[in-house]
Amino acid sequence: MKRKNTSVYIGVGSNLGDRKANIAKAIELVKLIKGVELKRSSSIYETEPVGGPPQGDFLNGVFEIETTLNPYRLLEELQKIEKHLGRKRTVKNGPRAVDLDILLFGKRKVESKNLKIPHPRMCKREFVLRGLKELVP
Ligand code: PH2
Ligand code: MG
Ligand code: MG
Repeated sequence: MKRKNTSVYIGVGSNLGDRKANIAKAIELVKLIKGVELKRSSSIYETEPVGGPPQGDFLNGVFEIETTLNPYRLLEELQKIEKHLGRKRTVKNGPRAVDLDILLFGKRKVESKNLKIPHPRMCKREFVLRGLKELVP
């Protein structure tokens, strides 16, 4: 039997380089992942950085996909895209060309070292809630 697609919400952010282009490219690459279908996107909006070192403003947004991948496989694919678009993991919460965070994965809960779903800080972050509210009022 074919595995049922699950609705997944992903937060995207960028505050380095051509932020708008970085986000557009990231979404194009997400569309190319096998087993992923892009459903809807929120608007992309500018936000002040929360936490981390002093850094430039972000562009943020949220999009919805359906996928047959499991959360760990999806994370792997998203991290490949972050890397491909020039993300270097140096400073925690520091500036990044692109950040792709799994916010919600259907009704699943994941509590592993490298992956926590729902995203643990999601409910406190206005830059995430704003996009999510557009898609799921
Ligand atoms: N991401 C962070 C830390 N702070 N601030 C804004 N405005 N937008 C982000 O995407 C963001 C942040 C860690 O991932
Ligand atoms: Mg993040
Ligand atoms: Mg991240």
